[in-house]
Amino acid sequence: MENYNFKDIEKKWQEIWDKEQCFHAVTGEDKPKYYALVEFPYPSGQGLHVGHPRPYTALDIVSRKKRMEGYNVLFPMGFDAFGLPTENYAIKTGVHPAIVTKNNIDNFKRQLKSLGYSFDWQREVDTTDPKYYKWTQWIFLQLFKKGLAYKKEFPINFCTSCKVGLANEEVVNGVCERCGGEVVRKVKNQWMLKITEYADRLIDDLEDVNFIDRVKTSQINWIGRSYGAEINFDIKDTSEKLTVYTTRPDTIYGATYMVISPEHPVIETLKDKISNLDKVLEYKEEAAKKSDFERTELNKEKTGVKLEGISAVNPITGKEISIFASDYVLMTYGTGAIMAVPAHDTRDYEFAKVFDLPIIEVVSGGDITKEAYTGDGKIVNSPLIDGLGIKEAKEKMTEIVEEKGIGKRKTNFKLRDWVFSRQRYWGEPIPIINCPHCGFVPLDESELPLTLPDVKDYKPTDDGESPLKNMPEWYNIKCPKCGADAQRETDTMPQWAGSSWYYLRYTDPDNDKELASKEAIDYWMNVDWYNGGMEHTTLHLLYSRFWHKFLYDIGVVNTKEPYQKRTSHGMILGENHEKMSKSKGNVVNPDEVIDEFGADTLRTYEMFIGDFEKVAPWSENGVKGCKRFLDRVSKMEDMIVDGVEYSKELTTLMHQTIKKVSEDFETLKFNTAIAQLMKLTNQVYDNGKINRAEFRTFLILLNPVAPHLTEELWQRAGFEGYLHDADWPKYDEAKTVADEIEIPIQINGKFKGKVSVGKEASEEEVKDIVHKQNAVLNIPEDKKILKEIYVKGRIYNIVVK
Ligand code: ANZ
Ligand code: ZN
Repeated sequence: MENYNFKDIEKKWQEIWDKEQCFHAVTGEDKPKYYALVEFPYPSGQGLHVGHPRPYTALDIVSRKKRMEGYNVLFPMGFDAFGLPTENYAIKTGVHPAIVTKNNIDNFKRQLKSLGYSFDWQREVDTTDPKYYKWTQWIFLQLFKKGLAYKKEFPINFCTSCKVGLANEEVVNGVCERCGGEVVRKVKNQWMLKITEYADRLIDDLEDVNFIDRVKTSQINWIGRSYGAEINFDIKDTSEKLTVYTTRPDTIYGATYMVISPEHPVIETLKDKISNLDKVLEYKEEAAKKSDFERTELNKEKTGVKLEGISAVNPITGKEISIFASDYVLMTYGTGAIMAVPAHDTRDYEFAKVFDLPIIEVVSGGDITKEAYTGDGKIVNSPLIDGLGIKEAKEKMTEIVEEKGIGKRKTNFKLRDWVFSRQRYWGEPIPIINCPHCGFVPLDESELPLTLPDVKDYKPTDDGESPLKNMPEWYNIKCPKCGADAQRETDTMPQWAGSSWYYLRYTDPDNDKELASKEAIDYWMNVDWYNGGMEHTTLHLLYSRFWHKFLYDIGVVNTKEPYQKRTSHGMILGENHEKMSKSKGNVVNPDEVIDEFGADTLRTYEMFIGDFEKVAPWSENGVKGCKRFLDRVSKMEDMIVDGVEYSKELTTLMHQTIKKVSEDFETLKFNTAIAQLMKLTNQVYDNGKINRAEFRTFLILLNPVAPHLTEELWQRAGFEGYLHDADWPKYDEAKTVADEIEIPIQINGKFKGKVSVGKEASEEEVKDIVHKQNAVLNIPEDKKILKEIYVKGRIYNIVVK
């Protein structure tokens, strides 16, 4: 190609792919299926940023390769379009969120198409489309009918100046992200989903899937399963008792005091006995102002107040111990009360130091005069379990506690139920009717979708209720069961709802009878490879696995897990190694990069930028380097010589390259695959020629990365059909190893040149060849060869004197 005119080439091929629907996946086709999935974007007003193409290109590469390997590939794309930024924009401008969403989606689609992705656009989904959210609501109704959706008082973040409820991510350093106003917690009756009922399965079933380790670990940690016991401590001279949750029943002899959360109900129950109640309540009020995170932070100065007038009894030692209220014990975990073992728990130790409480060592091995000892050791000072290791002592003490009837074995989870209500407009309405006689009545399925009504004002009401609360004409309704005056739920669903099942909708996106047909689900599920950001590992990934398991339980899907393989990419940073942001002025716009260098260059660059799993700073020079590589590729057609087989010069390198590229595309090593293709290109330039067969293979290997240019070169070279339909090349393992190897010659430790020898050549044969070399012939007359050593396959050493 004289001039690599990427603009025309890219436009031409995008039109052909679109017109001929080259990447449309047909359900049921008689081929092995492959389902590749990337997290669908939130269509923000800013459009695509250069972070998006990194994961999309990666899975586009995988999809294109799999098609050439003979798979029926589903690689879909859609939009996760409910959510706050759009709603906030609507509040500011008065433009309906549906219109904002439509414009943003159009812009995103234009950008995605300009990158040449092989998405099946016939399967596009949009979570805000009533045809889609009908089924999101349907799933909610099934959860409700199975008792997995319930209402509970739960605090929300409420900005006192905007007078709106805020999502957690809108609260930054304790103040409203938008106005800087004070944020308080306001208790509201909210819909909750019982994800905790699935906690064990959400951990255990990770065994059966292939998630990268850091994803697996963060799921496990987020669910936070721990094994321990609940033990009752009597409160002296009352009929009350305090139940604690402990993971260390083995340390009970060291429990020298108790701590309850300031919100613990026992304070109310025993208020007449607590002589310093005022002080205790004052402390409770202070604690309410802090976040759980602040409260449980290590190294935080420990505060608390002793409950005067009451005390507890350690059920194993029989000793009387004091009870404190402190904010480091949370009401939302375990039982909201702990037995404090200062010798072996860091926070208890810090607390005991502040309040001068007894510290008794019950595990040997540390120096408790200096700090808490949390390591391994033998149990001491504990008559019933002395001498045991921690593990056996835990087991033994749990048995003792159960025998004595003072406690029981208990597994706990950090995972909380999912708060499913938002006091917002731009979300799926929750299809429930509240009847004064019948309670919560589910909307009849035939009435789905329950669409969002038009409101005038998208702003939540002054007391933080959803804008739908301003619409009595919408929420007033007769109870479908008893006919009484009733009201629709006005809360909407969180943004996480639509993304919890979208991968199922892609299998059958136009179905109006079911969320997807059984045939489509059975054929396509589960997702073979799902890539997404680490920031979605705990919420989105967990929520969608939960919904999938529920759908499995009610017979809608046929697999226990939705995703067979999950990987995650690193973020792309600004040139200055900082996160790209408008305020830092380091944002790179993909439209501009495509305009100046082309989509193929942007794709190649984003894959070549570094280890796919790690963060990588943007570099304009790097982009230019990739452009130069493609420029060189575009001129390779001038070097084609006829040859239906690989040439002698390139055979080894060709087989090595097929092998490396095939493997690297499957193992996230896109950068080294491209490096190998560059190496091959350099070799072709050195040789000044390439066989047609070799050029053909080269184009196939590069095609998933740079699909437009390679398709164009393919056509120009007169190869048959479309390149994207070609068969992926195979390599011959034996031919990946060179027959000839280069051996360096050293004379007195100095490098003097190389010889080319057969890789199985004997020492004698090598010696012969070496002695015909200039380096040896040039040894001065007055020097004599003393010794020659051939290290097979590595080096030829000569010592002269
Ligand atoms: C006695 C003890 C001795 C404890 C010891 C630890 C070490 P995980 O593993 O996270 O489940 N705990 C229980 N409920 C709590 C609450 N609501 N707020 C703050 N801390 C709480 O931790 C369980 C341990 O955390 C429990 O075991 C309890 O302290 C504390 F050497 O009991 B342990
Ligand atoms: Zn009713």
